[in-house]
Amino acid sequence: METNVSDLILHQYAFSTFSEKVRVALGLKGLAYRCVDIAGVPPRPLLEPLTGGYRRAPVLQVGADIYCDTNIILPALERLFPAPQHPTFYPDGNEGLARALAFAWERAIWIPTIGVLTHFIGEHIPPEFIKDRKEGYLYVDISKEAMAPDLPLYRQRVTAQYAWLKTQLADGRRFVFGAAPSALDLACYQTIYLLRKNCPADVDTMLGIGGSACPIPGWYERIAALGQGTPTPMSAEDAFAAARDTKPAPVTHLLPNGDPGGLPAGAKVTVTPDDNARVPVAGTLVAASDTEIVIHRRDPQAGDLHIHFPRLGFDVLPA
Ligand SMILES: N[C@@H](CCC(=O)N[C@@H](CS)C(=O)NCC(=O)O)C(=O)O
Repeated sequence: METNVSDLILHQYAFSTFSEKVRVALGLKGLAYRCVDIAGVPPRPLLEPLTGGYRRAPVLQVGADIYCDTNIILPALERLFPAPQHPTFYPDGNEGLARALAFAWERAIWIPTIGVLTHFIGEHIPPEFIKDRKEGYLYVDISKEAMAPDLPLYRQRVTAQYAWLKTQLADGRRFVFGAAPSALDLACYQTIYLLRKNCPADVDTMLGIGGSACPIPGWYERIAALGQGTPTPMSAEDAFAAARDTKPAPVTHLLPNGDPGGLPAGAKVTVTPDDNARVPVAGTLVAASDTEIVIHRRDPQAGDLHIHFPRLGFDVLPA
């Protein structure tokens, strides 16, 4: 069954940078979508039943199919809206590299980036936000006072990551792999966006990306210019009803017994992020591969759901 763009529902909040990655991905593909503004701090009572407890943002919903984590959202958009009709996230045969390096970049740079952010604007972060991120998300105290002693380390780690990006872009290419943007560009962009969007311009100087000789600002502008697609606001209630009033799509792109660990279709499993917000989502295995997994969950109000996760970054265990 063909996916209609009006079926795409992005649950996100404005200052979520991983959401920004998906907004720009939708811009790159030139897609229209519904956009649900979720709270920056849980509870998110109409989203949690759809995700089975997965708590991070963003989440992509297509009817009763729920995609948790940008590393499954982008491959799903690529499958549902493929090249050549839509620009690809994986140009020039670079899918493996784009996926691997995007994952590595986001993992390595996330806490150091937050360390730099708090140096500039930490005093404006509300205490309830800091408490939530410590207890339910990062398990790290991101208050300005707690992060400040390690600022020199955070700065080193961020600049060391930016260094390879500068090297790659130094020959004047438009994007990391050449003429076309990729999922890797979007991953790098979103973490830099967190800083450039929220900090004074000195942040560029601190991280060595100021000045006309540096290729990063020009590259950054080219990615921002991809836009955010065409969002139409949607209420959480309407998104919930869209899941409740439909059935999950049959899974045809994965094998029922494709789990590399040998778990069969129908097995009770939990799927849990292996880094932060480690809430296990329980369900029945529908289909899997070494890159993705789909579980079925029946919610008392929302009904039958398929929840999709990437394998990299998630632990799948028999329940
Ligand atoms: N690996 C995840 C990371 C997502 C993530 O950490 N998102 C942040 C927002 S930018 C988050 O969920 N923060 C806690 C929250 O909003 O509950 C992905 O690629 O989607």
